[in-house]
Amino acid sequence: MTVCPELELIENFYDAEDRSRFLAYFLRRHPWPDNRYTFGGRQFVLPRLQTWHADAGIRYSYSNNLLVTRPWTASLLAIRAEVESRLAYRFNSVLVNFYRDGDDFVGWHADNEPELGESPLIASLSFGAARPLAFRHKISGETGRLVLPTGSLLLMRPAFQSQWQHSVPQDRGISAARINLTFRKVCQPTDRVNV
Ligand SMILES: [Mn+2]
Repeated sequence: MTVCPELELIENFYDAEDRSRFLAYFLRRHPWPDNRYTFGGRQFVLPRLQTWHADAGIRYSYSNNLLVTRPWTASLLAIRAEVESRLAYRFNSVLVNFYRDGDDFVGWHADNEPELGESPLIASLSFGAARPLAFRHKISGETGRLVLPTGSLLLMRPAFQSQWQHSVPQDRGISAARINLTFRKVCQPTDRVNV
């Protein structure tokens, strides 16, 4: 099995009590929108539920602007503060995904939108059912999998997005839900240094 040096898994970032508290929040209280979208006059169904939250003024073209930018919820703010404190790194946005069961998935992609800058560090927090992150190298084709247990924080170092693609494959054997938060730092034009 390929080990990807750009991935670092911190298990038990949250203990059992916090895990069940946050999982209950996301399953019962988080404001999930419908997963049917219309784009270019055509309707399609996202194979999971999703919300995007960012600081005021942050714009991001993820998924062709399908996502409405929402304010931070109290739970998301509390989690962000703990992730930032542990990593000594600031994030200004989070994509929240709800994989209702093993039918829900995300296909092969890299989080390499230009707004993430040249070297995006993404921190990925999981609650609920353990699902594997599959990854494959863009040039060599090497593949690997890393199971993301509940309460774990996965660091995707910058080169992960430029050199690899990743996915969360369908697994019909899984009936439990998984929540995943990916904290990002979106760069705005004013952040760029003009020399
Ligand atoms: Mn991703």
